[in-house]
This record gives sequence, C-alpha cells and structure tokens, in this order.
Amino acid sequence: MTASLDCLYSFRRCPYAMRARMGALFAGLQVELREVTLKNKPAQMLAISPKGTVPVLRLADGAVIDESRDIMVWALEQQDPQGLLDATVLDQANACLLYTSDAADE
Ligand SMILES: N[C@@H](CCC(=O)N[C@@H](CS)C(=O)NCC(=O)O)C(=O)O
Repeated sequence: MTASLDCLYSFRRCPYAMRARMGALFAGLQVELREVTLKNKPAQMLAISPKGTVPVLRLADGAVIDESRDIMVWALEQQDPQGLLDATVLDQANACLLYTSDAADE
C-alpha cells in the first residue's frame, strides 16, 4: 500500500520533528521535507496548523497531523516492515525504559 503523503514541515534540530522523520524513515515512506525557520514560519504551515509547532504532516487528501507521536504512529500504521508497533517489541522497549530509570534512581 502506498500512503499519500504530501509534505512534512520540519526543523532539523527539533526532537519532535526528528521523531516524525524517524517514523517516516522506519515506515519506508517518502515525503517532501520542508525545513522551517521557527522565527519565520511559512504561512502555508500556519494556515493548516495555527498552533505553529513542528512537525506538521499534510497528507495528499488535505488531512493534517500536527503531533509528532501521532505522525510516527500514523506512518508505522501505513507500513511497518520491522514490526515496531508489534506488542512484543513495545513491551521490550518499555521494559528497557523502566530498567534505565530504575538504574538512574540508584
Ligand atoms: N507536542 C508537540 C511539540 C512540538 C514542539 O514543541 N516543537 C517545537 C520545536 S522543537 C516548536 O515547534 N516550537 C514552536 C516555536 O519555537 O515557535 C509534538 O510532539 O509535535
């Protein structure tokens, strides 16, 4: 299945935008990246997402996703060749996070 992505407004150093880009990358989806200057956001981006944060994903049908986690999950729901949304993988990741935070508490 080929998802109809249009463009992803992004900012290179933003961790949220990185999360969205990684979602698209791991999903194997191609998307036109539009690098944004946060001090001078493009009017087209503000028109579809007035809150003015990146990332913003616009789909070919005009739908907009403007939360990084939602973009990542949406991308992986289109294609997930590595099974990253697989419950077992998520359990392992959560266990790893808990282990790391436990170790940090000691
Ligand atoms: N909850 C949002 C947070 C996005 C966010 O805060 N991005 C920052 C850049 S790292 C931003 O666009 N800030 C607006 C600004 O600096 O004007 C998400 O996960 O997508």
